[in-house]
Amino acid sequence: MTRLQPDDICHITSNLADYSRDLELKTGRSLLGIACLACGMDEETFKNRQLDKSICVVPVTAGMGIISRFSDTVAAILTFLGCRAAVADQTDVTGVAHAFASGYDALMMADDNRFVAIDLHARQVTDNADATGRGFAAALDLMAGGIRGRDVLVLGCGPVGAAGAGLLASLGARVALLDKDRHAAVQVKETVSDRYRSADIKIEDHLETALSYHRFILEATPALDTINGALVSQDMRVAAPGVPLGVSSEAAALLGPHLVHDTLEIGVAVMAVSLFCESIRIDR
Ligand code: 2YH
Repeated sequence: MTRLQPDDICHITSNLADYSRDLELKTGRSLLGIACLACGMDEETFKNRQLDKSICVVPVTAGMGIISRFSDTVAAILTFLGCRAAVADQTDVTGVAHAFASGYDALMMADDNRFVAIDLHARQVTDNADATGRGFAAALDLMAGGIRGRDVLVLGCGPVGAAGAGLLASLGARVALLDKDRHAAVQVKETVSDRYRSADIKIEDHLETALSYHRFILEATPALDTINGALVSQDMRVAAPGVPLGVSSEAAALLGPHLVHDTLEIGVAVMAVSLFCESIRIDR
């Protein structure tokens, strides 16, 4: 699993309004709009509900420790969405205890393995990997003008790709999975097929071949430059949650507005909206 570096996130806070406008140009929806779509919630409902809840981001020193500006950036994204959010004054157990005793409704915190939002009332946990997969799948649905009935290639079958594949299947896409570990792709196929009985899921074995006949790509690998310039076609749409970006700089330039990528924003936005859902339900 990739550990975020300060350089991956240092630009985010001062750039949120521009980033959200950029997403609107690329997908027709703002950062909040994409997160709401990923959770099956309309924006008005989110805006009404969020007035009731406060979120505390607790820095965690365990493992490799604090990432400079990580907690501040998460809180800035939450505040940008209109949530009441703050960073705990203290870290770890003391921070959690203080947030709980101070009456916060939810926590967000990350160690080296997991980044979670915990709803302290509903006892519901949302994982960043799951939220990120769903958020980028929603962005791809929007870039495609509706993914129902379309062929989509999911590259990378870790937790992010698996969650993205699940949402794409629930939206009626014909999903193809590719992972360098074929067994991981088979497992995701089984899980998603079990969940969405009507899902039409294939396994692909060869990257270049699969990219040659897919227009809609969810690039969820943790590898650099999986998609290079030679593999980009004119009408391709790519949602790329992977860190580092799995699209080469040449490919990114060719894709231009047809590429959505970020390191934290969409995942955190989906985690935030998930805190205000009774349960995640997507029907379109
Ligand atoms: O970057 C990470 C992990 N790779 C998990 C990401 C899940 N997609 N964790 C962030 C660690 C933050 C640190 N403990 C802090 O500053 O609180």
